[in-house]
Amino acid sequence: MDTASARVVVLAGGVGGSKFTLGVREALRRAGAPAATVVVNTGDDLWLSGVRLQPDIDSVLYALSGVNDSVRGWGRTGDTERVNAELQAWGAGWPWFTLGDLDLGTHLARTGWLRDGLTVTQVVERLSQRWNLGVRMLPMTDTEVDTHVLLQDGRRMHFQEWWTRHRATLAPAEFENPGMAEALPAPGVVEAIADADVVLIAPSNPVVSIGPILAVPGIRAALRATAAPVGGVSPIIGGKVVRGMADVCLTAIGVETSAAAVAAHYGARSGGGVLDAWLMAEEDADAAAAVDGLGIRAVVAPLWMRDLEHSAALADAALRA
Ligand code: FO1
Repeated sequence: MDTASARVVVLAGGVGGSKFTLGVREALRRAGAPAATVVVNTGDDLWLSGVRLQPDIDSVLYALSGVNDSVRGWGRTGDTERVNAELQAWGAGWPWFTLGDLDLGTHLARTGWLRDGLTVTQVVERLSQRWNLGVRMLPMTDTEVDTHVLLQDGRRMHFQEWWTRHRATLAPAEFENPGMAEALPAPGVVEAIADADVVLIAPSNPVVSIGPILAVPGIRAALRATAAPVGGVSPIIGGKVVRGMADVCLTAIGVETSAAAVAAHYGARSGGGVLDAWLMAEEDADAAAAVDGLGIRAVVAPLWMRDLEHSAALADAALRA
């Protein structure tokens, strides 16, 4: 594949997805290639205090615009919390969930446009116009398919309550996306995958970030049908999650927290899955043969995205793989 003319599609969610997308943008810019299309998870979206939040969309939006709070991992850098304090004084919203003032501007704009009748895709397009993102960002679907967690004790709650309030400490039995069976891929998603020269699955949470994208009816089939090779990047390094609590999510669906087990979970395209190649860390190199044995080409590469240089080098390795 000639990187300089490659049409690249990235499936992404969360911090891992944002960092990887930054790297892809940089690698493609250096190669003089066209902008990538990034299909973003909307499974962790929610309604709170009357506004629509799209944490993964905003994570990618803010990171690509350079206005993200990279220390905290969510929201805007330098944000203040005056409105949040008022909401809490009213007993509105969730006391454990912070809505920054600048961040609320995004949520209000989004909610207003949704109320005006725009689709999620159209709203994302509008949000993308404020800053020069250098990628085309698409939501995975226009349908609301917010993730709910069914706990082992029988309770159900929104993913964000489980994740931010309980820090994934309540034993999950299942992750559900009500409405998913009727959802459609957002306009442009299937076409982008079909027309791609390469598709990359970012090192995002395989269960609650990439899982919902693959669960949108039609997206998995598009990945299986495209002539483009599909490569994934392991979110597990040295048998540990890079960030977040993905290990709890993996355990809940019966997948071991290892690079090889996540590759097996996605599966080889030759065996009904979605992967042709899998980038795994040097720390996990001894599992490369097992991944090859699944029919997925294992590529060992440095996966730590410490800064833009490392993210761009990883993206470049993924594109070449
Ligand atoms: N994560 C937290 O741990 N605490 C918060 O108060 C919080 C607020 C928040 C507000 C807007 C937003 O877009 C994301 C926010 N996040 C917060 C991050 C988010 O809950 C998760 O990390 C992601 O959804 C998982 O990918």
